[in-house]
Amino acid sequence: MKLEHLKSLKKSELHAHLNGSISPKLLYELALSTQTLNAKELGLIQAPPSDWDSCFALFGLVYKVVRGPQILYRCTQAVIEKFLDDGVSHLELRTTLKEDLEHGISWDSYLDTILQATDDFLNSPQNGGQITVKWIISLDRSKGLAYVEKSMATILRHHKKSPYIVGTDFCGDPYIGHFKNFERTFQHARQEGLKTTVHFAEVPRFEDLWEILDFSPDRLGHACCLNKGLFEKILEKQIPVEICFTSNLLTGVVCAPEVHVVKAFYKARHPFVICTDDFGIFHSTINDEYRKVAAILNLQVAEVEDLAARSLAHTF
Ligand code: 6MZ
Repeated sequence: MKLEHLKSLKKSELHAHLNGSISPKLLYELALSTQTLNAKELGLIQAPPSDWDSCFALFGLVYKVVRGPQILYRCTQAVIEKFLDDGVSHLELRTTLKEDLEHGISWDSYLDTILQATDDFLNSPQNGGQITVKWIISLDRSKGLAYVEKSMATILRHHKKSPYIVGTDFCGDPYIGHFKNFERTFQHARQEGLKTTVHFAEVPRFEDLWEILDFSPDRLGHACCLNKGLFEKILEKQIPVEICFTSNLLTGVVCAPEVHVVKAFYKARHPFVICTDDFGIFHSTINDEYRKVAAILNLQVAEVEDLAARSLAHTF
């Protein structure tokens, strides 16, 4: 399928981490102008990761470069612009709250900066009403309950005054912590009108997956390391899944394209949405993802068009 045709399809992107979605070119330019990375690190950001650890090591380099409100503002707009260029008409970006007092960033000012950048972009002639953007704020399970509760209080405060914050994401090292400890906090956010998505079964750790499904999240991210029981429960509950195909292969959690769970969801006619996860880290684009998934599912053009159209049905 031709790139121009893929680009022309209106579609949503529902699982994209802000700091993982800065294009390698922009990241490189910023790293040079700020002189924040050494020669070896500059080499590392020019290639995709080859496994889980090298993927997360790259985020450490991104955070060295994206410091201070001005760079954050610029990166936020650049990420939105790239998705717009690729034909995304509804974008749900996600990010964890950041504090970097040395560079003038607190949780509040971090949120203020990305929301202002979003608002300015959406109201610019460049957008012309072509893309809508919403925010999902990620809460890192590995940082413990006190951190998650404090983050949630900040998120809810901003949610009350901003139309852009629509949901929360339970994320972080899946080997640490248990959803049960955080459930009340997410329940509270739900009562306040925020939707929930969860990083779910991205790795084969089954510790709290049944409890997460009992909570009935509005969407699940990844869901690529499932057993039969979990797979069937997701079908029964009809929870849409955010598929991150390239991410799962490059981090090594799925060993080959042919065994990716997207095949099983497609066969079962279960709702899923093709997403990039971190296109900057993985040197991919949303259209690359559509092309790869279309190839593995043997889709005809009309079916790809249908997949893109249906992605708009699962937004928050
Ligand atoms: C789990 C991921 C992730 O929040 O700084 N993140 N968490 N699995 C993944 N699959 C590859 N990709 C990204 O965006 C980057 C952060 O999102 C989480 C990690 O915590 C990463 O540091 P923000 O905007």
